[in-house]
Order: sequence, then C-alpha cells, then structure tokens
Amino acid sequence: MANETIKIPDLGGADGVEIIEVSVAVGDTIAAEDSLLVLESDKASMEVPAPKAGKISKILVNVGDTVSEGDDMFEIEIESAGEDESATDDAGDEEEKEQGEVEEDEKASSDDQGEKAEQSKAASDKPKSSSVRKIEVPDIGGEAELIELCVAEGDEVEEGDSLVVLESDKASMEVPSPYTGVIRNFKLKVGDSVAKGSLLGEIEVQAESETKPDTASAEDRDSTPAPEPEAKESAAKSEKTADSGDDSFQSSNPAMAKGSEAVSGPTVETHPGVYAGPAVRKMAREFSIPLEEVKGSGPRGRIVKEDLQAYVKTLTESDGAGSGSGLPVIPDVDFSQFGSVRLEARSKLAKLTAKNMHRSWVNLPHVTQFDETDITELEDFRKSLKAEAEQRGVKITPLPFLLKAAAAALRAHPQFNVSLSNDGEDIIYKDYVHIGIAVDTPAGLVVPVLRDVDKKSIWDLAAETAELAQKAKDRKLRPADMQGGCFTISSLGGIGGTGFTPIINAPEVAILGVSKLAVKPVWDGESFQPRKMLPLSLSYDHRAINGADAGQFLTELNRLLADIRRLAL
Ligand code: CAO
Repeated sequence: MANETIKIPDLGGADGVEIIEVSVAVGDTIAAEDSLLVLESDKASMEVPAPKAGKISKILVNVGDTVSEGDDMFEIEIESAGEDESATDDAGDEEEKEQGEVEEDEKASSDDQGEKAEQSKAASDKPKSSSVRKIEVPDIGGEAELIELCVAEGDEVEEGDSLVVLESDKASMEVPSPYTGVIRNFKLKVGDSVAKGSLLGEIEVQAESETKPDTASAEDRDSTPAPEPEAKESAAKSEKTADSGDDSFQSSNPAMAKGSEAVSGPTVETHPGVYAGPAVRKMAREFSIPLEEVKGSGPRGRIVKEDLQAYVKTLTESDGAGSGSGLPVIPDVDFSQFGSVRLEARSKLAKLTAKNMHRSWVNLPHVTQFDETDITELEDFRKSLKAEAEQRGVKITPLPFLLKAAAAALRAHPQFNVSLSNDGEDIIYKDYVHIGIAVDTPAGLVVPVLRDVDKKSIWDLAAETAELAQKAKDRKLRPADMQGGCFTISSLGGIGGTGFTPIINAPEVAILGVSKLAVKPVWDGESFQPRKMLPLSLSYDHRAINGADAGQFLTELNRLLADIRRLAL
C-alpha cells in the first residue's frame, strides 16, 4: 500500500476554475478514468478523471474551491507496489502519449499558422461585402451529442453568441459563433451526433465582422496554436465576463482542450435558468426532467443532482398548490406588499382534500352534463311524510330520494358503476352499489359511503345519511366509513346555486352535483305551470364513459326522480 497525492491536471492554461462536484468520498475504491471532480466555468464543464486505480484516503478540495494545475486534489492508496509501478508506467506512457499528441497538435497548429496568416491576408485583401461562411464543430474530443439549439435559421447573432450546446460523456460546452451575422442552413437538431468538422450550418457574415483580423472560423480557431503570453492575456481579458468575472477554462484532456478553447467567449444565456453540468444534464435526460423548471441551489443558481431529486419529490408529493406534474408553477407572491395579510395553517384534511382534488382534476378528463329535473311530485310526497318522519325521528330531505334514484340508475347503466385499472387496460365492474355523499364539515370536506344503497329503503337512507353527516361533523368517521364508494353525490341544494361542475372522486368515474331547486314556469303544452325544478350536473371520466352514455344515465335519473313510483319497479 502506498499513498499518493493526485493533483489537478493541466486545465489548458486556465487558472482558478471552480469545483462544482466532488464525485467520490473517502473510502471509495476507484478505477482509472473514474470521474473524481467536475469543474465548471461559464462556458464549459468537465469531469476530471482518475489517473490511476486506488482507494480515496483523503479529499483535499471542496465544492466551491477554485483550482489550478498542480493543486492537490486527493490522496489515494495504491493497491500494491507491482500494480503501482505498472500503473505509474501506464500513466507515464499515457503522459508521454498525451505529450506526443499535444506536440503533434502544436506542430500541426504551427504548420497551420503560416497558412492562416495567408488566409488572413487573403481575407483582408477581399472586397468588403457580406458572404456566407461555413460553421463547423470544433475539436470536442470525439463524438458529442447536440443537446441544445441556441439559435434558429434566420437569427442574427453576434460573434461569441452561443449557437449550440454539445455534450460528451465527460463534458458539456457551448459553441460560440465565430462571426457576427445571420444564421443560414442551420439543419442540425437536438440529439444529433457530431464530431470535429461536422457542419453546424452557415452564417451570412457582415463585411466588418468577416474582415476582423482577430476573428477565426470554427476551424481556424481549432487550428490556432496555444496563444502566446501576450495574446493569452488579451484572450483572457476578452473572456472575462461582466456578470460573472470568472475565467473561461480549457480542458486538460488534450482531446477536449481545443474544444474548450473554441467555447471561450462572452457569456451568453442559452436557456435562462439552465445552468448544469454534464452529469446533471445526463440524469435529467434519463428521467425526462425539464431542466428549465428545476431551481438550482448550487453556486450562481447551478442545478445539482440534489435539485433534480427535490424536483422529482415535488412531483410525487404535489399537494395541488400549483407545483408538479410538469405543469407551469404559479409564482409565489408576497401579498403583504398590497396590504395587511394573515397566515393560517391549513388543516390536514384540507390539504388532503386539495391533493385528492388536484390529482383527480389533472388525471381524469372531466366532462360535465347538466339537466333540470321536475321534482314537484317528489317534493309533494316528501312533505306528506313530514309527520311520519318526525315520529321516526328522522329528517327527510331530497337526498335519500336522490341516493335511491342514483342507485337504480347505476344498476340500469352498469358502465357507471366501474373503475378503470391504473394501466387503462381493464374496466372493473362492481356488483355492489355503494354511494358516497360529500359532507361539508368545519375541518374540511369528507365523503362517507353508504353501503348497498340499492337495497335500502328511503327511511333507512335518510337515517343513515343523517348519522354519517353527524359523525363527519364530529370527526368520528373511521377510514372504513369513507372507503369502497362507486359513485358520489355532492348536494349543495341546502346552500344554493344553480349549477356547478363537481370533481370526480377518483377512482370512481362519475359524480352527481345537486343544486338548489327553484320553482320555474314549465310549458305543459297548453299553459305555463309552476314546477319545482332541481338542477343536476353529472361529471364523468370521459376515458370510461362517453357522452351518449352520460346523456342516457341523466335521462334515467330524471325519469326516476320525476316519477318516484318507478323506484319501486
Ligand atoms: N334544493 C332545495 N332545498 C334543499 C335541497 C335542494 N336540492 N336539498 C336540501 N334542501 C333543503 C333540505 O330539505 C333542508 O331543508 P329543511 O331544513 O327545510 O328541511 C335544507 O335544505 C338543509 O338540508 P341539509 O343540507 O341539512 O340536508 P341534506 O340531506 O340536503 O344534505 C349533507 C346533507 C350532509 C349532504 C349536507 O349537509 C352537506 O354537507 N352538503 C354540502 C356538500 C358539499 O359541500 N358539497 C360540495 C362538495 S365539492 O366542494
């Protein structure tokens, strides 16, 4: 076992680059190339891979630290001397190889330099008119995926404006426009795989921009050698951004270095609010999380993995307060700026009701159908029962009649007495008719369920309704009292209103809303007669029930209530 200090590698000349993630913990066993850290500047982020295998014994950096080449990063225990040697040899080979690549690149670059000078001269000799230039993908160290389009055909862009965001396994970066001009032939789309030299599109270059001596095409930039100290300084200056003050940085990975160079430039917000590293972007894609909707808690609003977890948690726990389900969130407002306000904690029941209502509203395609039922005879009959009701100690309202009629309609139209399986594959028909009634209590809304309504008498239903309503108001209902409903009646008749659209009590598929009866003039073929008309509204889940079925159900209910003798049939 030998301890070794792992240092920050060459960051392509950049200093003071921020650590945005420490991807390992003390005690972790790592393989060579495992990601140790994620570094990020304004324009690019990259993972720093382990140069060799071992076990992390000490972490010498923290998230938020700024680091430069040579800074101590980790201490690792190397497995064995033999392995260590070979690993070191490998690393040495690798270094040599990389060094060779860099040298080769530099040589190629310096060869290019003469060519470039000539090109530059040729460009400055050209007449100053607009022309179309190709925009190619710079060296991004192999294949990368196009993950964001920042511009579209016909957009006017400034030199340095971001055109696209690319992402490889190890890094994501914005590709800036090499010129000021108008985007043409921009044919790539999100998801396309690109590599060095892939054609991004064309740009109609303005004369001044084209002949700018310090401007290079993507390819030109790509082949530009590492800047000389003076040039480097001026490049660094231009890379300093007004709002962040952070240095751009270039990757230490030779394959990435030039790509990073190509991504330097002024800060451009491609998607305001989306500021995330490659690992987070990858995770967001895997879970189809819209990053635009995730609030970043990292430095400068950067989105970290925990933010994605919190976002998903919000979705699953959404209580109807406006968040979740991928729906636009209603912004928080400080109401106290408009006048005095008072805060009151909502009851558990109110919050649960809100959650259930929201869940039903967003999941079920609701349709509501309205009707008016002539219950003149029903009301005459009900009133005739008053004395007997008193003797029995029950109050008889229209509700027990509505329950009985609804049970008969459910029997006649069994497609209403169902639930859908969650996967939408099956319909579950119920052979029992249990109906819930919405009861308004000081603590909130509850829905106790009356069992086997079709088998009970009006007297029984009246007594049971009163008993359950009282239990609800006294908060004495047991969970079992509120389970097993097939259908719900929500009666606001005692309160008022001419109609409303009740929300289905899922997984039921329909609910009946009852409003206040009103005496209305109804044409009987010869004259207008004063009739007691009861407004009904039937909301149904259009996945389970179609409009014609709903029409028939409501017509049946109408018939039963208009002539309650039919309930005996
Ligand atoms: N039209 C006119 N009058 C009506 C009526 C109607 N549709 N329905 C009931 N009434 C009358 C009753 O006959 C009673 O009058 P009397 O006192 O003169 O006899 C009065 O209104 C009050 O009735 P009630 O509300 O006490 O009794 P009910 O059987 O109609 O309802 C219950 C019981 C528990 C359902 C009811 O008290 C309740 O809580 N309703 C609210 C339901 C609710 O909040 N729904 C909304 C859910 S979505 O937010």
